[in-house]
Amino acid sequence: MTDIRNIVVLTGAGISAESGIDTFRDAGGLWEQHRVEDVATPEGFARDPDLVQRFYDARREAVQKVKPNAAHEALARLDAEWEGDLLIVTQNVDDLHERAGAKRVLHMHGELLSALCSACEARHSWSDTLFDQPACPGCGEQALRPDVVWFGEMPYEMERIYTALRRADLFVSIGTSGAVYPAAGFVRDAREYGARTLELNLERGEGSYWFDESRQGLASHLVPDWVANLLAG
Ligand code: BJW
Repeated sequence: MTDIRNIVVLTGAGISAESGIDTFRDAGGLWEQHRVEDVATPEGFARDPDLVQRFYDARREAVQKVKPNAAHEALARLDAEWEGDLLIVTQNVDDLHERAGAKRVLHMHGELLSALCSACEARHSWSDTLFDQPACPGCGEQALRPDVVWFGEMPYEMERIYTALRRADLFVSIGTSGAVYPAAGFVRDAREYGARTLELNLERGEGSYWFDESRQGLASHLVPDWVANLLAG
């Protein structure tokens, strides 16, 4: 492992599951409780903004009541101690990586604790509700929506992600089913650019075949073990 300097870590809903946040596609997950086209597309929002705002308001409230788990803490330790490049690309809209202390985090699917103004395109830190149509603190329009990336929208900071993937010696995917693109394609991109690839997940994800190595188990066990071994050299 001594030849590793630059690392990209991709995280998904599985890393926050043990903190009490529902995943999307597991049994009992969010997409069993809600139709994805109703709550996670721009068209669904245009049809019924109140339904969508209440869906995200409830999740925004819930996320403020949970805590990071051992997997988030291990990645924060990696962030603090790893001297090479590290980018934690999370698909998650919670702030558990940051609350564990990680700094080098990029939210490619946006953040629950942020609101996006459809009128002036400004993003504002937001911990309150949106269903009641508060005014944008920037332009004053009542045009705030959840600052999350829905199907058909462009994820955030793709250039920065691909730059990090090009430089990566190691790509590690944690707690994601590999069902949603472009994130699901990162393993193939990283391989093409010459990185080693490792999957840490409860079960094999859809793109498991593409990884050099796949370990199955709870993120709270797998991630601290992996980080401890990596830092031990
Ligand atoms: C544990 C565990 C434990 C449980 N320990 N593990 C056809 C082909 C290819 C692509 C497309 C296509 N048709 C349409 C597309 C594009 C589309 C897409 O991918 N669709 C698929 C359905 C095929 N993608 C998009 O539209 C994206 N935009 C886009 O492509 O723009 C164009 C573009 C082109 C080129 C370059 C760049 C861009 C946007 C996607 C937006 C996704 N948005 C959501 C909602 C965000 C807001 C919200 O939170 O509500 O993002 S959907 C949802 O899925 C959310 C997640 O981030 C994302 C991924 O889910 P994740 O994290 O993998 O969760 P799960 O539940 O699926 O998996 C959890 C895993 O954890 C499981 O495997 C468990 O086993 C495991 N687990 N407990 C360890 N304790």
